[in-house]
Amino acid sequence: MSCIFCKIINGEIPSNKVYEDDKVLAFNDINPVAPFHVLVIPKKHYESILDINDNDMEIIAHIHKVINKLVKENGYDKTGFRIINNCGNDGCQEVKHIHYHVLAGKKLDWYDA
Ligand code: D5M
Repeated sequence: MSCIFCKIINGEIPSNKVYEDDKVLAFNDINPVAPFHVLVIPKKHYESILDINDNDMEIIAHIHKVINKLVKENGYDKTGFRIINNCGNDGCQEVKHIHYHVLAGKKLDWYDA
């Protein structure tokens, strides 16, 4: 298994975890572009949203629920934040395991993403 995020999930590669449950892991991005830059990923491997069928779609709602909790815990519900999901080559998706970037802690410009 060569997926770097699957290796983070199974503990082969270390990460700074900020949230974990049976379905989802959230950890600090290794190259942060904002004071708060967390990646939220499903534990099940999907390359992108294109791999998620109707039966699996609830994982996306769950990820949004986790993001809601994380931003509130850190006070960014008051200041604002950004959620990014890059898909495919033109979307500049480097890691082919679906992930949601959550950026906060400064006024974000488009080039921050
Ligand atoms: O973003 C992929 C993101 O994954 C990018 O912001 C760096 C981050 N990354 C890569 N490896 C690691 C490890 N080991 N820990 C934490 N963060 C990592 P993309 O949307 O695919 O361009």
